[in-house]
Amino acid sequence: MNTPKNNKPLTEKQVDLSKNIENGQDQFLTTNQGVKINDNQNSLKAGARGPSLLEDFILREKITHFDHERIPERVVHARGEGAHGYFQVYESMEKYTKAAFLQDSEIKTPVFVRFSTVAGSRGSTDLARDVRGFAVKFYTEEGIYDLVGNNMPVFFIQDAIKFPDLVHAVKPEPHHEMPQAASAHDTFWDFISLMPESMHMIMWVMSDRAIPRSLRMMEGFGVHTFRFINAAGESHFVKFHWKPLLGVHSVCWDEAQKISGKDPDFHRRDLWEAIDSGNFPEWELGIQIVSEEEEHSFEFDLLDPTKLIPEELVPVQRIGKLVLNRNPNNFFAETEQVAFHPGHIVPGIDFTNDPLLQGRLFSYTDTQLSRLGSPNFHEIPINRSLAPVHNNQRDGHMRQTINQGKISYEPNTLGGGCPFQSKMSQGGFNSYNERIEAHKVRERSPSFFDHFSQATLFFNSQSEHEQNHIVDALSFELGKVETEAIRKRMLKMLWYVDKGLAAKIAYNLGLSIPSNLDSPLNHSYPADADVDSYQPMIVKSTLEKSEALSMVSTLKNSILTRKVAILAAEGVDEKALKIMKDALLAQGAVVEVIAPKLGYIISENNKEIKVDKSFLTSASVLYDAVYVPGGANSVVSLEAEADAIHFLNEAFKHCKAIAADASALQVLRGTYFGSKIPENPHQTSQVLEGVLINETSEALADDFIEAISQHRFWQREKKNKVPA
Ligand code: HDE
Repeated sequence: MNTPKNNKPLTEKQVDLSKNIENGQDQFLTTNQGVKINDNQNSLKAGARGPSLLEDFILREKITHFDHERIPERVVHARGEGAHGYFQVYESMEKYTKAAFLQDSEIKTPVFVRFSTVAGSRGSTDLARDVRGFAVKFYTEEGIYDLVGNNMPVFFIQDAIKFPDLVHAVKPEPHHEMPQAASAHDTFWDFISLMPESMHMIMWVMSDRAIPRSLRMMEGFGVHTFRFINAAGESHFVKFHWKPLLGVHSVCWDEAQKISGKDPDFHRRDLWEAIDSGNFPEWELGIQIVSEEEEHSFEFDLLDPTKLIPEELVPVQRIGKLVLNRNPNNFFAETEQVAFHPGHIVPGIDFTNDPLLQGRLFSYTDTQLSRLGSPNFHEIPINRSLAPVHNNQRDGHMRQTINQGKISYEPNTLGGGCPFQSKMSQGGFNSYNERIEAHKVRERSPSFFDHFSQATLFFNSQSEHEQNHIVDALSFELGKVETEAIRKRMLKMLWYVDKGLAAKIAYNLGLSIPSNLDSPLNHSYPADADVDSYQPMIVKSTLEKSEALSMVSTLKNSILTRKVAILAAEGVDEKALKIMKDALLAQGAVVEVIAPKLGYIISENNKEIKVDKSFLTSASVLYDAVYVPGGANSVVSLEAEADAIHFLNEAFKHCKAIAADASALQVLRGTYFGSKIPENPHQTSQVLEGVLINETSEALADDFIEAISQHRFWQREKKNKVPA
């Protein structure tokens, strides 16, 4: 793998918000007009018990500002969190693109990234089953480039004209505004059951990709096919990928639902804490390149956003690295006010005719006008280009720039013709000279008619537990649907994806598969025709499986930033605890001691051990693994502590690594899985899948670290179900 030539910290080009930073340090309190305030506790009244006076400009200014503190939340992707960082290319991409930020491995281009869920409101839980937004703003020397992607490589619909319908369907139902941040309701599945083109995306959203363990452990995708343009004006098609260096990991659905209650800010907190502690999240930028000549050489259309290019057909080349190394100073000023737009591109990058992308090119500026309130949103510090901005645009709400002189038109002579247009050789943007000869029609290209082959490919590429999770997710979601006809229509759609999948869901829903499904005709979905007689065009993907679509073979070589709970009480074996804690910390894990109450516990050898969380303020679902050290009194206390037993049961249910000293075995015996541990497990280490016991923590540590790096022991899920 190539590495950047230099790693010197970003300095001169860092996104400069500093002029706007205000922290009030060593300053007097003032009004917005700069007048010093001598009493911020009492309003002006006619007598101490009298009415407030309208004259109180200090009170009025403060309340008025407060009344207007909120701006409309994003209509989609309202819930999000952001971070600053940089992007650095490994080597020049000049063969494919002339984009300046992709030429020089010395240059660190500043970025601001915002992750988001799609359906929920701004205050909704992070762990909703949903797509995650992955939007990257590059402050390049040639202007702003936004790669506004998701953590799934395809989308629900093929044409932008369906987007408002999709969003209306998934949002809380309008009559009672329920459910929040959830697709498990009638209107969503009503729409989906009438949209065969969504079936590939549905497979992704019903998979564990929709409930990431961390934003730092998910992939990102540009979704659409874009173009790279090189200095000679040649075009290549390109698909963008972000590959996380911590691997791709998810939680399970039961866990996600519980996290939503225990810590709805789970992902936001995780991102913040990782950056704050110096564990900077990293991704590699991957590209799939397709030449102009190869455009029509696939079984699907490159312009169809419900299709991906399997990595087996076109490998992903990793061309650079994204590092997030700085938390925002102010959520509103940066994360809330940042305005992304797929139409913010720089020379060297261009669009294709993907009809979803084309619609997006209109939507994003339009939405900023109502969200941020003015065409001057580019002047908000977080949105400002580092490349200088000179044009004849003037005025508008909240204009920040003070344009000098009388010239605001072009051509002009009075201003010496400035600002000038730039030729291509001077860096001027030139759209790709694509030849188009067509009739004006409202039509879907027949090359977009296959809606099932890649849904099937995705399902076939999943491991057994991943397939089980898809079955469970669909059974959950459709189980929440109240209208039986919708469930039945969905069974029909799923039947075309995989018969076994549909049969399992039919069983869970207590329904049978609708008849007459097996004789598909060769035509596209007639959106306005009789749904019941719909017969899809069935295309079989030549590729049977694509390894990259499963999370099973992802990186599992590190426990960096994994959270490990150590359960302890008075009388704990301090030496054992310390040895394990040090071993975990040395590998970069985050370790917390959890005890029946906060404060300190006194160990067997009379040492004070600081308690990080009590059973009341923590929960098993917030950790990746759990360890129980010995110490006679601690063991007896934990054995009798229902919350400790519940903690272990849940960790077991969610297939996490569990370790215990042999002298703490009786705590494990008190759990639902305790009886499955062999009679005399001493010296054996792994006693059940992912459950480790050994005489000393020293003997345990390496195996435990290896087990945590495996993320989860999904094999035990169906075999050893526990009622936690
Ligand atoms: Fe978006 N999308 N979108 N979208 N989208 C917005 O813009 C829209 C689509 C994505 O962190 C909105 O500023 C249309 C695909 C992200 O601020 C809005 C269509 C992909 C974000 C909008 C799509 C995305 C948005 C709402 C179909 C993945 C959050 C607020 C034609 C490639 C960016 C805003 C952030 C946000 C419109 C489909 C990604 C309304 C019309 C496909 C990551 O303009």
